[in-house]
Amino acid sequence: YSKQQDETPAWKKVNYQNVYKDIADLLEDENYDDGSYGPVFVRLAWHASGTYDKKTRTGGSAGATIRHAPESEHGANAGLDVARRRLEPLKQKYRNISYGDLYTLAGVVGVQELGGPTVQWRPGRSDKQADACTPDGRLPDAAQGADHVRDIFYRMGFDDREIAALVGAHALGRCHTYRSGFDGPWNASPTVFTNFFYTELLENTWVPKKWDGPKQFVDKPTGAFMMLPADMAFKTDPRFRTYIELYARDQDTFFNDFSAAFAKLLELGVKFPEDAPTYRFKTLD
Ligand code: CCH
Repeated sequence: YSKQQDETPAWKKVNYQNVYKDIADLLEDENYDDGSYGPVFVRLAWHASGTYDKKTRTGGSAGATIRHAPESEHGANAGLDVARRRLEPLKQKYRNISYGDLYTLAGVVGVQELGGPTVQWRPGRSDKQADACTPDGRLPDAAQGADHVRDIFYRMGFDDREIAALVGAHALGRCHTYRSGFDGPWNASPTVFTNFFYTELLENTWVPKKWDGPKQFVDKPTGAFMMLPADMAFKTDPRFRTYIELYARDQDTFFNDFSAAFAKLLELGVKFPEDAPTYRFKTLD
């Protein structure tokens, strides 16, 4: 008699379409922000992934080190504990899913369920411990301009067009004074994925907000919408501006480019099992 051994790797024991559905069911909450966790899930997926450094091949979503201190306490990650706590019951329910897969899948759900493009996604990340945390400073500083934004995203392996497409995620959600210090949404429909980041950036007149907080911009007529200094760099930098104009007039091209760049972001530095399938999840409707 020999004990039967289960050789199936953990990641294969999870029904990811079911996880997708369960995450989608967690999005809505009329008492949270603008009524949806979608934007903060997208930001969690991005900050879990955007620590990648292609030279040293460290960081990225593979280890889900964003859940450990000190990375969880880096200034850029303020407020993302809210998203992680919202997702934790699903980690308990689907014991075999890794945090890296859960956080990146939540980003896909956020984009798709809020009306954005389909984003290809693969499972098979395996979690790492706190000693794999990345150093502070790998995520962009919103107070800076185009040179800084390029330094950060080139380090991950993105080009100007991909960077311009990714920042279009700022159609979603808002800034919170108690998280980043900045304040307000980028447009009037922060729970719908649109190309409004680009149209607002180009069509509005943006003036410095008069307040005690960090330097940011508000739209001149109403003051209700905002841009970060780093957002404004996409308007003033000529090479970024070409793509901003393209995405403002052509939503389909934006959706295609965003989908590809976001899928790439979520896979930076991940060594997938050879037989990991690629999913294109259906939205719930
Ligand atoms: Fe962002 N972002 N982001 N961002 N971001 C913030 C919020 C969101 C920068 C700074 C900030 C991307 C790129 C950049 C989202 C997705 C993406 C905030 C406010 C700051 C500051 C945080 C707060 O107070 O809650 C800077 C700088 C850059 C690049 O230079 C990229 C890339 C993505 C995704 C593809 C989303 C979504 C939010 C809203 C979060 C929420 O809670 O509503």
